[in-house]
Amino acid sequence: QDISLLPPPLPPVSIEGGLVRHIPLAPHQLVTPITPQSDLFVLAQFGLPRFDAARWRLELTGLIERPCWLSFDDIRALPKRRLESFHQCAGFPQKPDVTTRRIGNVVWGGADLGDLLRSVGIRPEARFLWSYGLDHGDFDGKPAGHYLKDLPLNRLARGDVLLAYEINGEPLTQAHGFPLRLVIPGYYGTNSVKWLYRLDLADRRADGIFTTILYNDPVPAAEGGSAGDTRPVWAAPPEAAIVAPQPQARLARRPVEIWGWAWAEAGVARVEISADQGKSWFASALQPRSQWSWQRFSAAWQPPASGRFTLMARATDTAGATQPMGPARNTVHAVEVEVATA
Ligand SMILES: Nc1nc2c(c(=O)[nH]1)N[C@H]1C(S)=C(S)[C@@H](COP(=O)(O)O)O[C@H]1N2
Ligand SMILES: [Mo]
Repeated sequence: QDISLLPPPLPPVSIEGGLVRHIPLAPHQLVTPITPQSDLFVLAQFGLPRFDAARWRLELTGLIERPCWLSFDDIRALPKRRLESFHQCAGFPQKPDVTTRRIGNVVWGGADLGDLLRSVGIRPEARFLWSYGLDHGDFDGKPAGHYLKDLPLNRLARGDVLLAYEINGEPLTQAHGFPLRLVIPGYYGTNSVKWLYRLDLADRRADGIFTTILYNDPVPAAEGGSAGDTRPVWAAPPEAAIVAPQPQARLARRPVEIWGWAWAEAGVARVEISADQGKSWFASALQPRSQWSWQRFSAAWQPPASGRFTLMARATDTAGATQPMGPARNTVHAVEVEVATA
């Protein structure tokens, strides 16, 4: 575009319903390596925005050499990349102690955002990328403006941040952000803004409620935090979910496979299993990660007796961080099973 042209006005937006929190699959139902789009959880803080997609456009503003705007066709004309990644909701914005296990693994398709931004020139003072969604409304009874998130430019520099218009080769559905959303593999899903309409390069963190009051967790003392220290809910720490056996499964007293998925921004180095409430742990076999995918773990377990057992899986990432017993966003997953008398 001619940079002297202002972007066309945004289409009018109406918000349908209120908060959407749709979680179709429990951990024991995550049986396929790729989660179908129709089975993927949906989170929308304000509800689903309705607007005329033909009038949609993306503007690039702020600390940029050549501010501009792009149509959907402009974005689809950029080289297309496909990235497999886990996709996880962080849970409640202000409840870092609650574990929700809203997780899937999909192949995103779209344009490389780092390449696009470098082609229009990132000014040296820029430190954060602010991203705006078309949805807007009240949060906790107070006006919250548009859905606005940010990410540090050092994450963008590591690559693989997408302007995504596909999931598993299908166009995004309206619920998942049609026509375009941000995808930041390795970061919790809350940062991947749907119905994206503006990207703004800035020298400071974004000033909306979703980056200031919400989604900033206390830093645990064990990780060097002092009272009042917080950190943004960005990179996903290690986590594992047991798919099988499922909760309350009745097992025979013979070897059974314990398996599931594990993920972390840094990639998972190992997953350990416990069958005695976490007193002792043994190793599982772990598949390597493909791009930013989740990783399958599995181990054979011979029930030592009949009766009730608690199975647990605990992931450690490649940086050495291990899942806590909780309470945390990534508390170790525990599954109760019953072993039959022989
Ligand atoms: N514009 C916008 N983007 C958003 C949200 C939102 O409410 N509005 N919710 C976020 C949250 S909390 C999550 S977990 C993911 C969920 O993505 P999904 O619904 O496609 O699974 O989108 C994020 N992006
Ligand atoms: Mo979320």
